[in-house]
Amino acid sequence: MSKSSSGSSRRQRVVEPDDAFDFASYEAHWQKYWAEHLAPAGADASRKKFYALSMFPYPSGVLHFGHALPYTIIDALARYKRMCGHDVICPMGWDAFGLPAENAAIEAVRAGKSNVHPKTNTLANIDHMREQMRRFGYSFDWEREVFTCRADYYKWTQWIFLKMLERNIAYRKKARVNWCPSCKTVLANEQVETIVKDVDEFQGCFRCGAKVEPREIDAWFLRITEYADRLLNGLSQLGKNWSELVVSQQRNWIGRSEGVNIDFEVELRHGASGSGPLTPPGTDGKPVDRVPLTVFTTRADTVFGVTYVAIAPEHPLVKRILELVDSRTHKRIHDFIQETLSMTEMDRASGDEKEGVATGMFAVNPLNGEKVPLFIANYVLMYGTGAVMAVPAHDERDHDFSKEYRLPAKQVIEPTAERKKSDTGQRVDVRRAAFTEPGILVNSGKYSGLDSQAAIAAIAADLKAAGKGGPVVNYKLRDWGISRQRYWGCPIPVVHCDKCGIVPVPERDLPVELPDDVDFLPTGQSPLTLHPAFQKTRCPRCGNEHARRDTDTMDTFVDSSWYWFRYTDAKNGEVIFDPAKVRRWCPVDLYVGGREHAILHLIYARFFCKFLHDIGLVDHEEPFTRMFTHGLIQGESIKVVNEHMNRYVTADQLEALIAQGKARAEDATRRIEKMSKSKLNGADPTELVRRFGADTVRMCVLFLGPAEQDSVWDPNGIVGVHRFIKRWHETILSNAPLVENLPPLAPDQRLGPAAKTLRHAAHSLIEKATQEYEGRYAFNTVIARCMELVNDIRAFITSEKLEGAVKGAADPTLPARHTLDEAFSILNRALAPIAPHTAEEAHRALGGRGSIFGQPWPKADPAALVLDEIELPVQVNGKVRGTIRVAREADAKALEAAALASEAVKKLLDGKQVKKMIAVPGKIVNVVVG
Ligand code: ANZ
Ligand code: ZN
Repeated sequence: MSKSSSGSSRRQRVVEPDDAFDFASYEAHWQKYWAEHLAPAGADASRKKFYALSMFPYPSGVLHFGHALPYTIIDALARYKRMCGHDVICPMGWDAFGLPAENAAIEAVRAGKSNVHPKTNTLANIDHMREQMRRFGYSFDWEREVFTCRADYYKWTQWIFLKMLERNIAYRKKARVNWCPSCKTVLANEQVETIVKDVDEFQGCFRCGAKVEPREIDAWFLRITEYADRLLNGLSQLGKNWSELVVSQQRNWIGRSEGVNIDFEVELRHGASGSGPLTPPGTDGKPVDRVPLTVFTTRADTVFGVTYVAIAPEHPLVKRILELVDSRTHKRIHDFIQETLSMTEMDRASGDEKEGVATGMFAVNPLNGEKVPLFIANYVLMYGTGAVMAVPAHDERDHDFSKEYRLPAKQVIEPTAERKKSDTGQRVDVRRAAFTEPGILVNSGKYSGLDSQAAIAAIAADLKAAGKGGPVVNYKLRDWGISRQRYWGCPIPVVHCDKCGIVPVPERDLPVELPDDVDFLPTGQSPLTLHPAFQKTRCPRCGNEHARRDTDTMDTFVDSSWYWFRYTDAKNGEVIFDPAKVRRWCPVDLYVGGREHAILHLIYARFFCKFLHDIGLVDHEEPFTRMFTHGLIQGESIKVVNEHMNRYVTADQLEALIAQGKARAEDATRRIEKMSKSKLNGADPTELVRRFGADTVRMCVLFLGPAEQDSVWDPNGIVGVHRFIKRWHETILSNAPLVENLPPLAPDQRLGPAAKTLRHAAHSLIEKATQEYEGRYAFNTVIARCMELVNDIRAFITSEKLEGAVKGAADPTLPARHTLDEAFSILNRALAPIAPHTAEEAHRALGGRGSIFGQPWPKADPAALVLDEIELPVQVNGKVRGTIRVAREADAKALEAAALASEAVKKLLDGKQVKKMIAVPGKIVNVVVG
């Protein structure tokens, strides 16, 4: 099965398994057996622990490839580690709160259906998915199952929140959120999309397409910024055990940047007009006040090149400005802010359209006293100080903006002497493009002549001495807004009291239970505000009968930020978990999940781990020692565009359309895309398990290609894998009698060449499989080797003419039979993690007892890894002069060395020079002597 199937040839239909290979009944048998017999995690404290974790799913109701791939990986590795003698914990649970369940319920209500409570739905989905997982033979520790939507779990989510509140890590502030006026709800940033309608392009709701508006509301935040440095430093500790991509994405997300704060001063003028001249002093309005305005810059060396200052629309100074400017400017600023705030920050930061409004006010540069115009600009975000000193000559964003508003560019950096020699160094013209490299300062007063680095240090020091700024470190990371005005989530455990303000719910009163009888149709308020019995409560502090519970629920990312700790002690009703249990199992040794969680979930989880460390609950700071991110399994879509239609079709449909003359082959465009229902390019893994068996599907997903890369589902490939499983099964079952009751080998019974070759193949498979299971995770290559070994085994049986039972201790085929027996056992064990049911079957067929997972992982015999030596001729100047003995697989280099060391060559050389050598591995070595 190849990685790509994008050829244009017409595809065959997927074939059904063709005969009575009864995988279904043995798979069911072994699943039951494991449930009853596999030792649970924690059964043997003397063994080394291994914590194998895959990201728990949102219970959508269907298990798709996005689940099947990581769960197959984690199950294979858990099974492997058990065979290696580890005490393995491999739990599973449900990330069960969240909008999809609520939205499905809302949709059903609107469609006039009943009994669709998110809870009912979610629990039914969970039952369904758990059953699907069982059919895959995943060996999860079901007695540790957690449900984030159940009070016995979210009680502890609330408990963590209270601890954060106690330590001022959780706090409440007014914040701007995305609001969909038609769904009447807050949208997460990820739920806002760019929508194109006619010629209009705007930020709209992912659900209904309505234009999103900003809204200011009171919301809860977690002060993750307090952990910015530790989150960053922790990354270097993870090193190669995390994918570089994830590490660099986290690094960018945290966005540490060293720079300088510089205090400008703004002259506030009453009646200022942004339509006035942009040259100081503003002629309009009269001065009323001077206020400091701090900018953050990473390029303090360019401060003499500042030609305007720009602030973010959210900057506190904007309010002051709006009070002072004339009415036309007021309107312009007001409209501009409305427009800007309806853009996502991402768009603002990367936007091609840099826009702004002049305020009619001016800012004074503290280093040279120059007055420059003050703008409000969309590309300035509330990051750093929310204000920038703009240097069009040396910053691209400022350069773009200055073109638009006809602001001057003033060069203050020249290329270094060395840079001047290069092409780009010669072509510096700051009117045409910004020169953004560091260099030598010019036009910069006493700093002229310094290089950028020295100038930054000098300027920062002078500013500090003058009390007008100094060096600072900034982070892009923001505090985490966790309030959601929706129903299906974890209630925030605080009470609002008119007398006492915000009062935490006492720990003994946890959990604050989410009521069931809630009208969750969206109204614009949290549905819990419409539930008087939930909301009305006594103030825990003063006893006031008219206090109100907080009606927000938490972002579901909070629920998933600590779940793996709970698995270690899932049923504890007294405390969040027993720290001793966490000490036994954590940190997680291997975490498997999708790339889409590279930033958010993994940063939040690391943050929670550090917090729990700080309150003394866990003894480590990094929760996941190794993180493996797997790729997507994509599918090939086919779209037919012609005069009759413009739609996606399946391969079968395309065939039919062509047969009916409704489409031509060239009307179809094939593309590799993420599997999706609407594109008809998906495959349902559970359905495939029913048809081909769990082992086939498991092996198939691992055989698609290296698991960390994207791969393409090939509907025909599964047939090939299925055939292999059958062939393996059949090879063992029909040949088991050959290795039954073998008497031990006597010392004089030696292995023949064919047996040695088979042993070599089997033992190098062990070596290969061990490497991959230990951390390279290219399972496809292990499977390929196993396929080869089955062929080798079959060829061996034929060539050695092995038939029937062994005939006593003197049977001359006894060495071959022993070799075969060993090869069988190695093959079964190498495949057991991937295709456990068939491996159990094969193990039993060979007379094995219990489960194959009670068997030790095989060790490669170093002696078997070296094949016999062979004799090769050595020619000197065209004549054979002798032979050398080398390992069969010796390469050209090894051959040359052996030839030079041989007596024959040494003798002939006798002071002469070797001019040339040609070694053909396995054949001959030619030496040319001059
Ligand atoms: C003047 C300057 C001159 C700048 C120059 C760059 C080059 P990082 O490294 O990403 O932190 N900046 C500062 N605050 C900003 C904000 N709130 N929104 C948008 N941009 C902001 O970037 C720091 C640089 O980004 C700062 O350095 C500032 O522009 C801009 F030749 O100041 B610089
Ligand atoms: Zn009170």
